[in-house]
Amino acid sequence: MTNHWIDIQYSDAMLVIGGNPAENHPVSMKYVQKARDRGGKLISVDPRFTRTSSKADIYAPMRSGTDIPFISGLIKYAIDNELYHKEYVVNYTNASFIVHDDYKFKDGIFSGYNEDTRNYDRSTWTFKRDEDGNILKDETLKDPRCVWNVMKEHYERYDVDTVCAVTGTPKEDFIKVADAFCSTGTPEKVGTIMYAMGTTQHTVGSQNVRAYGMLQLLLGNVGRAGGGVNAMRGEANVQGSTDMALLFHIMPGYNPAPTQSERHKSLAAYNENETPASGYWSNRPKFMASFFKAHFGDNATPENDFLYDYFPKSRRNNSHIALFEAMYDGDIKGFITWGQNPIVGGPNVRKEKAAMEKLDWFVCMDLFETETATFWTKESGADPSKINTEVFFLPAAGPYEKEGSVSNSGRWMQYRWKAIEPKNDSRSDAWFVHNLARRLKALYASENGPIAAPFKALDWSFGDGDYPDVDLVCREINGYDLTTGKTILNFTQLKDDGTTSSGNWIYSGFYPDAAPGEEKNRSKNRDNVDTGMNNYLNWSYAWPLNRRILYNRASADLEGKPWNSNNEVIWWDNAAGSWVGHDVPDFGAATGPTDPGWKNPFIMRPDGKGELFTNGMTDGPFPEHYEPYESPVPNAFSSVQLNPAARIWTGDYNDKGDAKDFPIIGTTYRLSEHWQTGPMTRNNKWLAELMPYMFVELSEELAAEKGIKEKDKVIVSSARGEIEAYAMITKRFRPYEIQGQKVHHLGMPWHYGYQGIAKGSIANYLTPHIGDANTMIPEYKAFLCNVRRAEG
Ligand SMILES: Nc1nc2c(c(=O)[nH]1)N[C@H]1C(S)=C(S)[C@@H](COP(=O)(O)OP(=O)(O)OC[C@H]3O[C@@H](n4cnc5c(=O)[nH]c(N)nc54)[C@H](O)[C@@H]3O)O[C@H]1N2
Ligand SMILES: Nc1nc2c(c(=O)[nH]1)N[C@H]1C(S)=C(S)[C@@H](COP(=O)(O)OP(=O)(O)OC[C@H]3O[C@@H](n4cnc5c(=O)[nH]c(N)nc54)[C@H](O)[C@@H]3O)O[C@H]1N2
Ligand SMILES: [Mo]
Repeated sequence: MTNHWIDIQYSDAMLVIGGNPAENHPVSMKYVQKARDRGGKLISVDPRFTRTSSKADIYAPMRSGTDIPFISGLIKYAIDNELYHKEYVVNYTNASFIVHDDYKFKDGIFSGYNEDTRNYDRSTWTFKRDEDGNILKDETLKDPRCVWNVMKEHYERYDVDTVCAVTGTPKEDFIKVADAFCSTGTPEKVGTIMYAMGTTQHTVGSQNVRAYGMLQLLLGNVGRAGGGVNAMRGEANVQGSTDMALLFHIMPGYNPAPTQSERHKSLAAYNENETPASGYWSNRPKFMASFFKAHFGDNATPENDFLYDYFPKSRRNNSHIALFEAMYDGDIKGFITWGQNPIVGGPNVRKEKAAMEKLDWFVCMDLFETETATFWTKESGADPSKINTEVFFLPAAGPYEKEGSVSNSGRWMQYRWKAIEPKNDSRSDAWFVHNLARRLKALYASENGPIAAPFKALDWSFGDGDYPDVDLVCREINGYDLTTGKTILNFTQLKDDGTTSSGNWIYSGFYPDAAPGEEKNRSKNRDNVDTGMNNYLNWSYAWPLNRRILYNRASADLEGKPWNSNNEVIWWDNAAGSWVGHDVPDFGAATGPTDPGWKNPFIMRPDGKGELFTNGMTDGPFPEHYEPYESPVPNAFSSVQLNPAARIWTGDYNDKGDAKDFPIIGTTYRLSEHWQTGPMTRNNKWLAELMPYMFVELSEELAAEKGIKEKDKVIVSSARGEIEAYAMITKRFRPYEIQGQKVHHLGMPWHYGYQGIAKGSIANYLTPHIGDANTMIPEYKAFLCNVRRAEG
């Protein structure tokens, strides 16, 4: 989130699109309701009428996979009706930048496309520069090649009629949304966008999010209280897990993970190729050197390139689908699931199960014996006599049986204390990782060679106890000055010469050197006094630097005054010569009106401007509509059907369905009563009783066409498999009219499996192995299927 949960109350319009907070983030609804009490409007855009929709002032149905046309329609609407925040757009975004002469867009394809590799060369998605390298601009926005006009031309095709024909949204509903949300394009009003998996789980998932970002920049809604682009994160600590780099492509603190490419062949090459000349990321070499000092300790020196060579470099994309495809191909022989259950949660489960059946060894660390832990049993449909995998199960302690921090969607790092001791022989995840690391180090201590060397060099100084010393872990994450031994105040003190150490620069500052008797660990802060605009600066610690609203310079106008006196975040105090206010300023205190960066609120960008046009995506500088991998209709905006940069997986089990056999759009979603793949809720008697069976939700019209009655057993099929479920006939789904054609849409939860008390079919037998062109997140939310009554 750019903002945080409690801040939502300052919104005049809340566009909830691709998320269902009433069911999946219920506490947030308290702040949604506060905003509504102040006159704010709640807008719900969802293919299905959800409990969030039931609380909304405006509900607009939209078929799965069409967020880009919907938002592009709003972008065009705001431009055509001059509803955008002009001063903000001109000064705080790159609208005035002149685009590269060779940048082009034609019939769904941007310049630089290579059909064979399905990749773009992005060199023309850049700006024109003068001899000194300065970007050419036209702040009058008249130049036909400035971003503003190139963008306007790009979205010319997204008029309301075409948009509604594609999304299936009734025109009057679309106009209601457009009027309500675009009304926030003034200094007086602020709107927020709240999104989650309905947005991201698509072949265009990242561009969906970008479209939201562009709309918010146009309306001048980023950096302000009640504004922003707000991802409602999923698992309690999923924000923390990405911050700490549980994803393959990043290092802690969002530095790109080193790869085996030439660009990364040494730390110097990495720094040169990954470090911009300006913007906050110009500090990257300091973060990298400090990270390697944390990782390898005294063994890392400037002379040995901080042992960069010892750090693993990925040779392929290691995201979820790619891992399972590699496992199926025999390229991965061992597998550890550490708090995940892919045989229920992974896409195209038949493929993922077949992949696991080829493993030499498999380790599952979990609270429960999950479907994944038992993938080799008859119950899973496997033939155990043919599976040679050696399986280990390590019982893990649950969240309340251990201490540590969780970071919520608002980036608030909050400490949790242990409530009870772990049961029986279960151990905390920290225990597992600590002992695994120590045993591997011991195992390699007497060996030489390239595999032993990184283990020997690894610095693992978390005490001699059986359990790691949490304070030493905190110290390592925060970082310290190696010349004084003191923990550093925050990341502004990090250096690239090997004299500082920090495990994760963005968290640097949560554990500063404190005065005697003072609590160092700021994630334990629990002062619930409102420090202004409900930012609660003394409750928890928010990265970076305890800042609650990112890019908050943009909450103030060109003179440094809040755009609106009822919505103050920070402002420039001339007498004091510094920024002051209710939040930690994004700008250094001394950045005054004469500073060249005065009008550059987007401090992470080299040019300090919000990007209406970007070089940062694999699939285009502007979001463009492509149909989902499986879709019943042709793309109305170009002749390119699928995102041309999405990777396509073929081969065993990767069948693609077409509308002839599978004419219905299917989607998957969550229920309040169940959690994820279900072990934690389907093993709970009370929750199992509340939601005991797998079901599929159908419209009355589709049920009538198929002769299906309420509670009938039905078979839902896709090109990948079939599942059994009970029919639940509701008004929450309606047939869509898409490009003059009637299209049915159904949906189902994906929480069920064959272990635990409440059992049911695994929805992910239906979903395909295809993902987003940038992140590879699977397209769980839109696929083709069919439904029929089960025999007998
Ligand atoms: N009770 C409960 N709460 C949870 C979870 C849980 O399992 N149970 N899981 C947690 C986790 S890990 C996550 S990631 C979050 C997920 O939170 P959400 O994203 O809110 O969860 P979903 O129900 O998967 O999807 C949200 C909505 O997206 C809609 N949708 C489907 N396709 C599209 C589309 O193309 N566009 C748009 N705009 N909407 C679409 C669906 O109809 C659904 O109502 O929830 C978290 N909270
Ligand atoms: N069709 C479809 N599929 C989806 C989605 C969808 O919307 N539709 N959503 C996707 C999303 S957003 C997500 S996040 C994934 C989730 O996919 P997974 O992460 O695979 O699912 P979870 O059920 O959250 O798995 C968590 C496991 O960790 C165990 N566990 C809980 N606490 C601890 C602990 O402290 N330590 C250890 N070691 N284990 C613990 C639980 O018992 C459980 O088995 O599913 C994805 N799959
Ligand atoms: Mo998630």
